[in-house]
Amino acid sequence: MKESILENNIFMRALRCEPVERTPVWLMRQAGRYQPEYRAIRQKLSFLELCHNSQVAAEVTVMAVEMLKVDAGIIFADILLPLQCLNAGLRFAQGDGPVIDNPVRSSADVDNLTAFDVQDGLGYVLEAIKLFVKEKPLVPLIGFAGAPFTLASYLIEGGSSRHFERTKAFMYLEPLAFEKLMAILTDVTIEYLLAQAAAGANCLMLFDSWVGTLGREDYTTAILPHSRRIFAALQNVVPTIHFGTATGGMLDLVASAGSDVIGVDWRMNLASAWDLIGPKAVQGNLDPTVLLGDRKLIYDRTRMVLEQAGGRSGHIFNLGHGIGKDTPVDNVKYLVESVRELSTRKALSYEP
Ligand code: 1CP
Repeated sequence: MKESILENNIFMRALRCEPVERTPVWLMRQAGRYQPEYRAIRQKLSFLELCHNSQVAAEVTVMAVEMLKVDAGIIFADILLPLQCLNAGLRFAQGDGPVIDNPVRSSADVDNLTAFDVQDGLGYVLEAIKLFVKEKPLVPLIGFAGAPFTLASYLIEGGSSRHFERTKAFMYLEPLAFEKLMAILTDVTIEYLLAQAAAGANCLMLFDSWVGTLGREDYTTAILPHSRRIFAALQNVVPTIHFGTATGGMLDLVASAGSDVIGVDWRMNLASAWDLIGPKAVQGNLDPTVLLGDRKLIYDRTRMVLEQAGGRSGHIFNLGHGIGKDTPVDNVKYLVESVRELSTRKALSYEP
């Protein structure tokens, strides 16, 4: 592991499953449209312009950390940015859904994806990481990338999807081309994540957000070997988190891919999820829509998640998925305060 001044930080210790005085907390999409300050920046810059502007991307990352007083930052970027470099024609249409203008529908389309150098194509993300580290040397920073299946789904579907039918059909009907696509995306992801660690990211997170759409057989044969290759390449670099939604039926397989931490969504009780995952750190898993409820609900559900974690070492509090755009800022702040209050080890052992 890389030596760092953050070695004793509670987030870094929890990643390594070491005991901590309270549960560290950060939130997926902690920087985003629920913040008025973010919306103000987006009045001036399109989403892609914002991502490409290292200075502003770093500022947005810092802003979320300072506003929420969370224990880690996540660099402001997007999992889809590498697809721009592959010449897939990424854009964000009105209403902000991603669109891929050159979708992958055949084996020839896979061959037409262009090779690129990460330093050239994604140097602006690496620069944003360096700026954050300079400004907040005592706050751990998470770098991230999309996992090959989740990226492939955007390339094949041409954007977001509900049932991933085109993606699955391509996987079944063009197995060699699908495998080649997964291998290309795996190579890009490894190079990109290693570059983020070299730029100063203290932890790396792989988002396989939509892999839960697959059954165990397909996950095992078509996905797992690639995820294993990614985590093998990151071993002894910095700690890693592997996240997906709706993965309750395959958490044992996801855990076998080799990350240090497994991210789980809210569809499963955290204690049962942890049983399936085994001896590893776990991140999660409050339903993000709880933040649309009142303070009592937020407090009670936060306590439930912490009780399910049971004070075990290696719990990082997070939502089960990203903060929604209509979430009241005060509720998000209140959640972070509640985690801090309820998880201090003294409070957990307090008997009224
Ligand atoms: O208008 C806007 O400002 C766009 C909203 C937005 C934001 C704030 C998008 C578009 N991306 C992001 C930032 C982002 N995306 C971050 C950094 C911010 C932070 O977390 O604080 C991260 C880590 C992501 C990762 C990401 N992008 C994922 C994986 C996590 C997840 O939500 O499952 C995925 C799937 C995307 C794709 C994406 N980016 C944006 C949109 C609208 C989408 C499509 C989502 C979908 O298909 O449903």
